[in-house]
Amino acid sequence: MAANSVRARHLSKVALAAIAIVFAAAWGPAWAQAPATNFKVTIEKKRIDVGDGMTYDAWTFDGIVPGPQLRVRQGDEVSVELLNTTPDAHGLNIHAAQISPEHFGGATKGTLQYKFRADVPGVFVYHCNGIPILDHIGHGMYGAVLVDPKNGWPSGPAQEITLVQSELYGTPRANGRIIPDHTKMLEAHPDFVVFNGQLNKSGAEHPISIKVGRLVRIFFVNAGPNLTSTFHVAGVIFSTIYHGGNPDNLLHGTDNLVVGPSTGAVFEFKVTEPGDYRFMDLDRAHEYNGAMGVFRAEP
Ligand SMILES: [Cu+2]
Repeated sequence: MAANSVRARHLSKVALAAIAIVFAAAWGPAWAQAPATNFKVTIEKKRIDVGDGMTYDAWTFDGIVPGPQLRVRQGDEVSVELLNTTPDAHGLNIHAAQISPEHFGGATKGTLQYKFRADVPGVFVYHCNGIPILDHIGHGMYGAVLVDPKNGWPSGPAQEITLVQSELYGTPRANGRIIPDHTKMLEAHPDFVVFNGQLNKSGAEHPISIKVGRLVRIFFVNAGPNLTSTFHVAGVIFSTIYHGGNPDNLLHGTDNLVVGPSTGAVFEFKVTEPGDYRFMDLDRAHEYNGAMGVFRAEP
């Protein structure tokens, strides 16, 4: 797909219309055997690059969309600190946490802190808990949480790749600036669907390199906020899929999985010959609007 093509298609539609710091610190004797992780993020409003010459007036964790990836091991104690220096209320809901949702805030100004133990392995989303959550995710406040199984992934070592799918809502201005559009969010009518926050980030001009015969493990999160994704890699039947990223939720020999919004999965595969293997959301409108990329397999 040529650069700017998604935007070009979009702009032509407009014209036709009338123009997501780790340190060791045990805090409790009961959990003393487990490593401790501190997940500290700062809320920042920032105009970010979303590819194809466009920007998005985002609300972010640490100035990036998706926010920083949180990766821990099953059984780890996780300390969460959210620093909010904006005048607006935000929060932080981590789907790997089994605690009262009251901890997640949402009407929070200033600093929010809580702890949880990552008991269940998997791939989860985290997102801002500000109201309406729709708008906070729609503005860019989400990221991926990986909880590695206590004894490692059953298939062993692999090339690991995180893909976070999400939606951008708003008509780009002539200068490429997108101001997020609440009405379009409410109608679940995105202008673009992206992987890892940008159009064409991993397109044919910047493919993700993989190796023939080497296991690839994709940590997939559909951050939404609205669309369901049917994830697929052309020319591939996944050897293993874990729904939710939990090895207990096992599928073999399947070529796609439907992943709802705010949901994760693990996909594993190998390729047997070199080539460009396109990955996509099989909802073709989502693909057309940007939900695609390329794995380039080399010998
Ligand atoms: Cu927020």
